[in-house]
Amino acid sequence: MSQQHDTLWTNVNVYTASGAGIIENAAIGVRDGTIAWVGPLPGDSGKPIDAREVIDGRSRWVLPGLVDCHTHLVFAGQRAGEFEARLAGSSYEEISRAGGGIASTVRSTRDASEETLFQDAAGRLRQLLRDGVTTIEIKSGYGLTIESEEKMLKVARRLGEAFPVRVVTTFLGAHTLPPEYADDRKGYLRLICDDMLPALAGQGLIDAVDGFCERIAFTPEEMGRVFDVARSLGLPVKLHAEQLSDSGGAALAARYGALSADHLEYLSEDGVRRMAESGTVAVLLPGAFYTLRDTQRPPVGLLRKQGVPMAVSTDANPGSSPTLSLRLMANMACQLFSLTVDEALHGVTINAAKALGLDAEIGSIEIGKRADFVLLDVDEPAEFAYWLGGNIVSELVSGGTRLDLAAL
Ligand code: DI6
Ligand code: FE
Repeated sequence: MSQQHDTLWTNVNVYTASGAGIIENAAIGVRDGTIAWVGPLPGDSGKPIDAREVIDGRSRWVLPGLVDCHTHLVFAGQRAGEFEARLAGSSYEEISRAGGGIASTVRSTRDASEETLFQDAAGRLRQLLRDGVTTIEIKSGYGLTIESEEKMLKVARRLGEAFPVRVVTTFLGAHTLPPEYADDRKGYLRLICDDMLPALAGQGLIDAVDGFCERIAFTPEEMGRVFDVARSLGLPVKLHAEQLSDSGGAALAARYGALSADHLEYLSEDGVRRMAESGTVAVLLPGAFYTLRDTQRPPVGLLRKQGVPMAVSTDANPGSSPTLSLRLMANMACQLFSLTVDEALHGVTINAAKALGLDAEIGSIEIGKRADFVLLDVDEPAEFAYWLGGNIVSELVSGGTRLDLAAL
């Protein structure tokens, strides 16, 4: 505590999401946007409080800034009509095969200007931030031409500049076959591999590469080709795997050392084992499970047994997961997938950071990590996953800066 802090938060209870567990009656010191101290209140141990600004946390609970590691936040339009069609008995796959689904959002996103896309996504981002999100992953995948994928990724980057949030971009050109390539799968894969990936990576627009491995999208063999190009460009990979059927996506992802495999409702025991071996994070997306009225749960018991880290994310998108609350997803992960509260809390913090390859920098409250944290108006951390909706955030700190929530 000898060094000067820019800010010292006193009188807080800290859920560190690290090996240190919970530290009650603690203080958090911030210096140059980084956590410089977390532990017992310095005054209590007889050491001087040496900070430019001291803020009384009034016994609030502090969580690491939330990490939403799987979103499709940039898109135009909405698909409430499909919601009604599903209520009337249609399935997600049927709607997709009839030209709706992802293809419908592709049409509106292609037609939208960059400015419209930015404004629409900004409105959604504000709502996610109010839950305490300080890092968000945003995928492309509703453009499927080089120009419109570029437009989406540029909007994602702009969001990171305009808001006090870290944005990680993912290229999802292999989301679905665009209509103009309906009879030419090979041609579209060539476009992804030979043109889109090298050009967009060359512009610095891609942090990772994703795909939808499913019978209504791409096969493991096709995704393997895309991953080969990602590898040659030095980009990490991840995969939408086993969402609607056991397609062998998780095993493919593991073979490429993927950061994460996501959805996983139909994941097999063999898939779990391979993910454990490769250190691939299982990203659970209860919003999609709930919206599609799925009944097949991801094999949480096996993932737990094999020590596969589990993250929880919104999958925010207009089709299968129209949600803007990561906290609600933590609730659903507990309620629908039987995660413990600690698993859910780690799922939206440190394990989500790991799913982005950023766990050395963010995701827990530890000395040396970026000072991203959220103060909650609760009596105990379990309340984070307990309340359905409402607002429990009282303060949000991003990179050491105290944000004005009302002004977001
Ligand atoms: N799986 C999903 O849950 C989202 N993408 C994907 O591959 C849904 C995208 C959509 O329906 O618009
Ligand atoms: Fe998704």
